[in-house]
Amino acid sequence: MEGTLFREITAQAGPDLLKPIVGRGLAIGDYDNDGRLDVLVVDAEGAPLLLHNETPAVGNWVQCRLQGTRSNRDGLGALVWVKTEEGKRYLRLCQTDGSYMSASDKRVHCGVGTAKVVDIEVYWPSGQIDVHKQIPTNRIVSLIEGKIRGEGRLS
Ligand SMILES: [Ca+2]
Repeated sequence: MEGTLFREITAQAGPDLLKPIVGRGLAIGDYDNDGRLDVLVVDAEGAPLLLHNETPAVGNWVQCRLQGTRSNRDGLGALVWVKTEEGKRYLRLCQTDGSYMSASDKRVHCGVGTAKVVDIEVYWPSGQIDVHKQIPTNRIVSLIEGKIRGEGRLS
């Protein structure tokens, strides 16, 4: 099935991926805010290795910067549903963990294919549910707990 298989491209990705290192931590984030996730690897014996994602853009995306008011300030633990007009639904968790002594970008990243706008539902750790309607894609949106963007609603 096309689009569901991995392909070995290490040799094409540049010499940094071919160099053996003692990797001890890995963080994922979009350090240049272009919508493509980048990777930082900590080398226990050398300088950190930034793997800047320069692949061609293959779809639209949205990143949510959460700010809790009743929940924790960073919105960690919040569940984020991103829904397209075509009926596709994506679930993401606001988290920074995942690797040894590393913290990834706390922003919630979601690829949304061809969608130009999305609805975003945030289920905050406090129990608050915020619904943000018709959010344009290919941007970073700041979502504050209890404050609605667009024509959304609180529940
Ligand atoms: Ca990037």
